Order: sequence, then C-alpha cells, then structure tokens
Amino acid sequence: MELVIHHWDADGIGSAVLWTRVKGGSFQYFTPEIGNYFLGKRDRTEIEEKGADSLVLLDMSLPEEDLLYLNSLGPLTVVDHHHGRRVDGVRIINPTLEGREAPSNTRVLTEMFSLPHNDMEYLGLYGDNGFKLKEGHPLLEEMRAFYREKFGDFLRAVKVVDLQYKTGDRERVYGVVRYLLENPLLSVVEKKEFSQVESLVEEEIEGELKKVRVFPDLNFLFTPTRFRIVSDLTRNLFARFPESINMVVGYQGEFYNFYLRTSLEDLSPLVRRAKSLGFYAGGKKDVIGAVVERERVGDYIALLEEFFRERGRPVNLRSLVGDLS
Ligand SMILES: [Mn+2]
Repeated sequence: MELVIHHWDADGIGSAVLWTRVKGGSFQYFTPEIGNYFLGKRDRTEIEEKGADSLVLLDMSLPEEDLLYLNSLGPLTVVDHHHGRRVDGVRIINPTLEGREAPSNTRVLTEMFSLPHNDMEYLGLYGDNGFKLKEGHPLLEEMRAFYREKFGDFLRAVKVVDLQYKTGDRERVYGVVRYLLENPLLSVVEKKEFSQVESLVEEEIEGELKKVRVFPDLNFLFTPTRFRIVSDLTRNLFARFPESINMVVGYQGEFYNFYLRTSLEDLSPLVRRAKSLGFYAGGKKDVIGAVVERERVGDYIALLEEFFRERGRPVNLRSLVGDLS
C-alpha cells in the first residue's frame, strides 16, 4: 500500500486523484491536521499506524525535518509547486526548484505524466489561482475554452471541493477524494453531502461573528470552532472595520491560530520579525497569520503589542488573550 499524503485544498485533492489514476495499485490517503503546514504528534502517529510500503507527498511544503521523517518510514516521493529547498536524500519533483513556476500541483503532475488536459488539472489550477486571475488571463481563457458552456458548473464544482476542509473534518476531504476517483468532477455539486458544506460554513461564520468583542480601534474574537474559518472571519471584520485592528484567534489541535488584519499600519515588518523569532508566520501588508504553540502565546502577544506600541497605537491584547480557553 502506498500512502498518499496531500494538501487538503482543491489542488491537493486533485493531485491525490491524478496520482492514483496514473499509478494504479493500492492506496490510502492522509492530510495533516487541517491548518497546519507541518506534522503534529498525532499526525505522525496516524501515519505510522498506516504501515505504508511507500509514501508520496503532494502539493504540500513541509519542514525539512518532516520530509526526513517521512523518508525514514519508506521510500518517499514529493511532488510540489511551492517554493522550497532540496533536502538531501529525498526525491523531490518541483519545477520551482529549477526556476520554473507552476500554477498548480495538478499541472505539474499532468506534465510529468504527459497527460492530456483534464478535470483534475483544472480543479487544482482554478482552486489555487481562480480568485486572483484577471479577466482575459491566459489560464482563465484556457479553462473557459475547455469547459465552454459548462464553465459556470465547473466554477461551482471547484468551490464545493475546496470548501470541504473548512469544516475542519478530514473525513470530508477523504470523502471527496474517494468520490472523484469514481465520478466526474462536475457531478460533486449534485451530492448533498458535499454541497451542504457551503451553508454549514456560512452558518458557522455568522454564528461566530456574533461573539466578536468590539472596542474602539479593536475587534477581538476567540473562536475555538472546529471549522477552519479564522481567515474568513478576520477578512469579514476587516471589510467592515478596515481602520481597526481586527484580531481573530482560533484553536486547532495543539496550536493556536492567530490572524490579524488592519489598514492602520504596514504589517510586513511584523511578519518578518515574527518569522525571525521562529514563529510559523506569514502575511502581507495588511494581514499577519501565525500558528503558535500554547507555551509561546505570551511571546507572540508581546510581539504584537510591541509592534503597535512602537507606532503610537498601544493596544492591550494580553488581557483579551489571557482568558483563552
Ligand atoms: Mn497547490
């Protein structure tokens, strides 16, 4: 049995399906705790219990220590399109390592196996890029030409596949992989178990937004929901209160998930500082996200407070975060 470890989003799901179709044989599937771009303790236990003969990692950039760990369990192949580095002794197929960008992992696989253009390729391609492709972009035109009058159905199908992980329930992700192994992509929208997730997610977002604590210049929400909606919640607050500090804290597995959006200050220096201090952080000008271990929550809060204090906008996050539970 080969264990297919894949990203939980549309590109990761499409990659898992493509790999299975091309390779044939016996497979099991695994995606890390949703939201974590590394393997937690529970992930490792679960992977070991599968007892795979070989492993493949698709569309997921994991830390070097995790790649070495997976490689120690059996022969490992990595196919990816994220920026990263080579790791000694690990077989990595990734065009970005040779300076060639790939818009999705499903496209890397399609080219690698010399497949004709296909549904799974476009599932990954639209999933990873669709929202940011401007009208007239060659990739968008390519997908339009492929689906023609079914293009609208295709967009809807991608959305449904991509939404499954937002429940935080990995079984839903595996469910859609299994379904797509047997059924055409466009038919996912007709399956209630998949399409209902959209309203489940919307209801959860609305419910959580009612719990936001509103202060002058600050909106704060602690949301221990299983749903992976921390970034959606933060974006929703930011859309309404761009001039406030909008902070949402979620809880996932062994970690806290911090998101902060504001137009008050350029957050890029904060992102760099957080990374240099060893936090799993990322972001841009108006957003910073970080996954923080329980023991380091205090340090992370201190970092945020210091950043805003230095800029003449003191904010007391400590008292709010103090009662996370
Ligand atoms: Mn991808």
